[in-house]
Amino acid sequence: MTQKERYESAKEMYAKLGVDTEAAIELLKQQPVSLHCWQGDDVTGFDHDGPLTGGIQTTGNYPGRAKTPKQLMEDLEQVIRLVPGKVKLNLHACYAILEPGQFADRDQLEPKHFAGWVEFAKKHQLGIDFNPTFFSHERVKDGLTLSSPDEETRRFWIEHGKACIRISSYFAQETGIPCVMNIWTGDGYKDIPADRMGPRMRYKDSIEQILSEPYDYQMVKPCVESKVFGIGVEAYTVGSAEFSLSFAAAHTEQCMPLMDNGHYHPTEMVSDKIPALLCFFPEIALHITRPIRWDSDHVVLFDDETKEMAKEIVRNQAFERVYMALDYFDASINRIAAWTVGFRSWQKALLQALCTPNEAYQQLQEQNRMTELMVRQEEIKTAPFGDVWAEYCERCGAPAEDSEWFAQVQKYEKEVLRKR
Ligand code: RNT
Ligand code: ZN
Repeated sequence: MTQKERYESAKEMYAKLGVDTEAAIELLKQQPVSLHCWQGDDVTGFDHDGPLTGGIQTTGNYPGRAKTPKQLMEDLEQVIRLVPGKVKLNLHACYAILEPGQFADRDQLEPKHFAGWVEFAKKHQLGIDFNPTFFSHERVKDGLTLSSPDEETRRFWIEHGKACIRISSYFAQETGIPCVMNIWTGDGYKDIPADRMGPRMRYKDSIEQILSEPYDYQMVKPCVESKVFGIGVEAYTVGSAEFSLSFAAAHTEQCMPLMDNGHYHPTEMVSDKIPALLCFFPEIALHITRPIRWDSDHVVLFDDETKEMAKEIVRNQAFERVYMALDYFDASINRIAAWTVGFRSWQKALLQALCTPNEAYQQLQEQNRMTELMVRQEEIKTAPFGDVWAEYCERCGAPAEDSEWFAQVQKYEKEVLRKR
């Protein structure tokens, strides 16, 4: 059987289960997913030499890390060719392209330092999301930025945040696509603090000052990302879940909450939090990652919680309300493959969620026909999803078979990455 024939047969089987695979494929093609530039160089960036700080860590030293903007763009181009669906580019401020002799510190960054990225985005017709970088920098004082008791330090980081709002506006204007700008800091303490509220009050004031920079909320979408703990910051995190959610709830005209599924206690599920937040927030944002025992940022796989998160977006018809971004970094394996597997996994999760008779299931639940619901939810797990996935890849012009794209990655590793 050819792939087309297999798809036709799968389509019929899904139709019997109440699923329109054509509609699923066409809808998914239009949904942007943010591809994080930082998988390509272990969250290093181009504006400093120091180590990665802020409580996050990459482990491994697989050869081929991108060391220049040109290399990172070349690597991203590989990934874009190998994944189906609509890619959006996710940048961090530390990826500013600073020509020799043109150094600008983080509080001095301007749109012009990102012109190369805009050119790249236009070439590939991508929208751009953005992140101020509140880590890996000498002005992080005693592990604190926006919550620092040192006013000069705090001012520096507020100015950085404001500069990033202006850069986000520039991205939105240039691409015509809204720019999601995520605020995350690793601020916190390694051991039991004496004052938990003071830093939070300063953090609150700092974010408010950043958001006082003028922007059009239709085009620039600031988010606040919470976290439970980081490496070296185990006892106390300023931007905790309650802090960030409450901040977003108190500023709904200016920002939205961002949930990273690596940032909660291991038995808490972001899939369950998505519909909870959708009851209150017009829009929310996600960082999709795979935590193993902690916020380890492993490559996203097509696993149960990934599928469950995708289901919550799809069955609540929330594509317009949920901004989806990948956020993980593995330096122990081929980075192009890491990017590709993660992006493809999230696409699979969304496509499978779309290939589900969600309304029929909802009705079963409402009628309390829970036995039947279980039977039907189990039944669909063995439907021929692989054939629909292959068709989707083909229609997007991406390789359907993993062996096919992986061969290309191996070739690129041999010819380009190993020579760096
Ligand atoms: C860290 C947060 C944050 C970062 C990126 C690089 O725990 O998840 O989103 O991963 O900003
Ligand atoms: Zn994150």
